[in-house]
Amino acid sequence: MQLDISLIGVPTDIGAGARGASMGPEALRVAGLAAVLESHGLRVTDRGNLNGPANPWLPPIEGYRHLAEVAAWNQALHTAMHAELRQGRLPIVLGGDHCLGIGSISAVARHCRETGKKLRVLWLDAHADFNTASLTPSGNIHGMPVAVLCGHGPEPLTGIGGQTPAITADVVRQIGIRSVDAGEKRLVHEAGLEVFDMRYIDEMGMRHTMEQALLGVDENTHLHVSFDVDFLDPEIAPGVGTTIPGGPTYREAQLCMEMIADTGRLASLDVMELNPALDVRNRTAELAVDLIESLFGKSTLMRKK
Ligand code: 4U7
Ligand code: MN
Ligand code: MN
Ligand code: MN
Repeated sequence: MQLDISLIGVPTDIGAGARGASMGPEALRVAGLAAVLESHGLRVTDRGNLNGPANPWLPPIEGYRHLAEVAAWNQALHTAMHAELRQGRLPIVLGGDHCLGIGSISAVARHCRETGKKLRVLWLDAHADFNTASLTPSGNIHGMPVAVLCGHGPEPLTGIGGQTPAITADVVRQIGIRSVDAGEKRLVHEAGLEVFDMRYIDEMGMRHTMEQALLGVDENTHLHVSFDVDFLDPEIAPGVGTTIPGGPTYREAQLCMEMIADTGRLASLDVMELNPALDVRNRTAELAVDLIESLFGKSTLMRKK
């Protein structure tokens, strides 16, 4: 795995339904993310925070809240992320709300086109984030990034990175899903997204789920993880804007991260939707750092390999 890590803070809640995800980057820093990664021999450079427009907190216009501002933040992230990848570094996006998956993953997709790598995106989330202007119950663009990346959305967003669609649905595996809106569900099926929802995880277990989600990942794969912190059960992760009960437990989440680490193919990461305004003594940020540590190979394995 790439040893040179870049942290990119993106302090905005421009696409969210609650204020506060803009404080996510600092909470992850305070929880010791850089030091934890360094303790595993990784070389970490914190690039600081990107800049972008303030959150005007307005109602939707033609189905979107803050479309122009969302486009500006995502364009900035796309550029920053692509520059890190081009230098052969492993970028970690410190969100920020999940609308930023557009800028992040469009950059990863562009990098894969340029290098001939095969892309696999693991979308860890309680939500499918596959809404469109006509389907969305909220107008919040953090509920739309996967649809936008697959080409369903407005040009200022689908055009980021110079190729529309940025990705095809077959590169995505969604894990932990338990809240999908009615119209959104139809579009998810139509697009043919591969979804490992909580029912699947309940019945088959996290081990089998991850084996399936990682099937086909090989030496030529760029593995991108988009980790929406609301993936986790709210009992252990209260610091998010949209808590949905019935998520993975601490042990299930650890196993999920460990199995990703075992592939040795992780090449970029988003940590999104952490909301310190709703957290309890930075507990959710500390949990996120603990899980990221497992994603980068912290192993508590007691048996011989
Ligand atoms: B997140 C929602 F209606 N589906 O579109 C919407 F339930 O990035 C929630 O996954 C979206 O946290 C959640 O507003 C977006 C809602
Ligand atoms: Mn999300
Ligand atoms: Mn979510
Ligand atoms: Mn959310």
